[in-house]
Amino acid sequence: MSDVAERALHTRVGRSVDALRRSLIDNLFYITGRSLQKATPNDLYIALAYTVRDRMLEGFITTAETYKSSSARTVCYFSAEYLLGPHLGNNILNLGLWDNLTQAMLEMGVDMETILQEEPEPGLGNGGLGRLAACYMDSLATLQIPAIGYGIRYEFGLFQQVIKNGWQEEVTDAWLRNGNPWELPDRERRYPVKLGGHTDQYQSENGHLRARWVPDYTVYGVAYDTPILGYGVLNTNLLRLWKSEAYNAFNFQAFNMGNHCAAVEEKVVAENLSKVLYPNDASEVGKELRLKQQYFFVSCSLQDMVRIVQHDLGDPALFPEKFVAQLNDTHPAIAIPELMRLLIDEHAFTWEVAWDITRSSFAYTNHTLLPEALETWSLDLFKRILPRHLEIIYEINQRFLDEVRLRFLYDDQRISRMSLISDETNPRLRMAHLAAVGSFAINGVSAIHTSLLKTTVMQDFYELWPEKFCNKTNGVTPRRFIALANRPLTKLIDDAVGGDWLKNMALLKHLEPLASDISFQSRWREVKLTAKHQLSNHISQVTGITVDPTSMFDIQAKRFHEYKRQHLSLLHIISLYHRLKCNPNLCIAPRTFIFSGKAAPGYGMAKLIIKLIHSVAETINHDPQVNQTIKVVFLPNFNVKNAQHLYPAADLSEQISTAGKEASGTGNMKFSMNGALTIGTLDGANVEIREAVGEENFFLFGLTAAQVQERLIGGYQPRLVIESDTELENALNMISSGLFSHGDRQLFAPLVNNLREQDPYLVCADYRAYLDCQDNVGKQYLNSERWTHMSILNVARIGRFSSDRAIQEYADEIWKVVPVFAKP
Ligand code: 26W
Repeated sequence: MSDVAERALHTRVGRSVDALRRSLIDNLFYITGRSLQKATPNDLYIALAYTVRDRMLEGFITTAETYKSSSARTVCYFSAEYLLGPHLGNNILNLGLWDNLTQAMLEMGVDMETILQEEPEPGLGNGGLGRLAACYMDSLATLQIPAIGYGIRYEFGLFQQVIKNGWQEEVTDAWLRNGNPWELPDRERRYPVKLGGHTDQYQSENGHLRARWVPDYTVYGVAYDTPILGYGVLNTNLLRLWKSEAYNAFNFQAFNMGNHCAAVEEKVVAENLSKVLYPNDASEVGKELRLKQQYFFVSCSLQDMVRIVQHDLGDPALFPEKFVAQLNDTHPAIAIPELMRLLIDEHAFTWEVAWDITRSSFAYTNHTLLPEALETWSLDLFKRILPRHLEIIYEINQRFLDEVRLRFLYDDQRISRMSLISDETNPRLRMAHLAAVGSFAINGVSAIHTSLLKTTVMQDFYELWPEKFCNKTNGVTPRRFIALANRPLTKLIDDAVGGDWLKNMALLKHLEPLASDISFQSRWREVKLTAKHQLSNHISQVTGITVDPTSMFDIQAKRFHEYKRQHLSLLHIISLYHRLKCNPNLCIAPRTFIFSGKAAPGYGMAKLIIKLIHSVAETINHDPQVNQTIKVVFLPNFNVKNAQHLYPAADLSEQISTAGKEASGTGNMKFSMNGALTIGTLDGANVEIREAVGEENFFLFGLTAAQVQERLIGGYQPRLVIESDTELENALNMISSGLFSHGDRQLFAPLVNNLREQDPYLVCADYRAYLDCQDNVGKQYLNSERWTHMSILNVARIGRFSSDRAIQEYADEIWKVVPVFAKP
């Protein structure tokens, strides 16, 4: 038998149906210890996962060797969050094994799609920022760019959301309970991380004064490696997540003295560092453990990188030649003083040389302008945990402010605005300033966001270093969010434009001529209807609510936050309800309103909005006068897996944040890629999506960011708006009357009063424009030919929003990195 033929049959790497089936049986037997007859769905998942993993390792090892022997620069993505979603389906897709594996499993009497649902997803992120990191890892591998993703292996990811009596409750996400076949622990890759204590000075052998950090205690970081496959290439990059461990897992002295708790205390304290992901999205928490988490993963990662530079190039000074590190928001910004510390204290570099290296190595992405989300740390706390870093930061600040003084000739106000440390009674360390000073590039995540960054929170920095600033509009991976989430659409596009578009989304433009083709339109509608049927089944299984798949699916799926204005959509629904009650013969396009998303556990108002959705849903869905026309659904536990059910089924995508507040949004891209039309404000990437798909194919409404500012400065009074709009007044009254809360008038008072009195996100100001726009949406939907035309054009013109485009821009304009091709 030839080598090739033998390989094809090989139980561990063969790709034929026959080899795959043997592999599945083999893994089932030797890994789970079960026969096919006795196997549970989870056993089958494990067998399938190992069968796939076996076929990933050759690429993983070959890639590492190829990168090592090339002199190319490696991108290190520093992110406290990676919202990866299930690996199995994605890896099968990227390996090109879908059809053969489906067949192999079929021959064993197993439905592969059912088994895919068994995987608990690694939800190691809150929302947009964490999911973006996952999309970027996918694109880096697909574009064959040497890259390592560094982060934290949280034992518990983002909480699971359950709904009890309409209220959100949080359940621990024990995603590792059944083991994790996708990670390869590297027990020898462990680094010490110091915490607490004090510093002192000593004289080195050659007479230099040096600083020494005497910590309170030391924990260890152990590497857990997950291979990240590129799509249709051999290149397989590395996601390296750190787990914290104690040096001494058990203290025999304490045990012998009968103190059983003290015997394991060190272990408990150390392991707490990587125990759980903080569930706060866009609000600063200032918790000690969070600071420790950030420092922990950054320190392990930098020690790892310095080791690699030393090993491969012999000199840590060559760090920026070997690596460039992207800071995913300020969460990893302690990397800047940490690299300084490693270079100065542990490798004896001078300040000047160390600063040169550091400043050439980091680039910073800002993901939010919301003041409450900008990280600051109390100096007291910071000093207690990281005393040496504070000294380094003081020195960075002093030298930086000297530069500002020289440039702006003693403009004291500017100096105090720009300082890394605020001059309050309880001074705080401003992490965005630290990130800006220590990086050679600073970017926002959409055109409007970057321009606001330059004119608001980072204006002083922009005036000092305009050349450092650039925009990198976000993108999302079409592999997961089209190919994996929407197989029928993928097939239809394949048939229309050929199979290369998943790697080159510009090719989607060949769909344009088909937008008016009647028979293509009808296939397009069929694909959408199929997805809506599937979602309807899912909804009825999960919530017990029956929905009509032929109604318009109007979906808002994202974290709950007042600036995202889920309650604006609610006011629309309540107004429609009112209209239908007043006029039972009113003829409107039937709609199903679907909400999904989590609220931060401590964010009371967001949780109250979730409760109101459930209350409104209960009333409307049980009212026979209206429930043939409108329905309201809340799909619990929005995560990557559930998201993949939602995007394909959407007719209308709600992107209705207050203009100027949403940095980019990425759900907007995922919906549009699946043929949903967008109703949205001129905010974040909506602006560019609208430009790309054409303004006639996008439902725009609302105040612009500039108008929002004007209204707020001009003393915005929502009361006046409400008084002049009876329909809005009615909607608010319906809530406060207790109509949706069994007569309880207090329940939603905080929400309604806030809208009447403050309305900081201008819900009332945008209400009329939103309702009028929605009326137009409803009318357009009735013309299904025209709607389908718009839907096809959305997909045809959305190519720009692939994360491949975004990563290519980062690679060319910030990182200056080139691909390195791994070959068999
Ligand atoms: C300190 C607490 C905290 C936690 C998370 C503050 C801020 C964050 C993130 C910056 C919030 C976030 O995820 N931002 C989102 O990033 C996405 C990717 O760039 C954007 O698409 C979203 O618009 C932005 O809200």
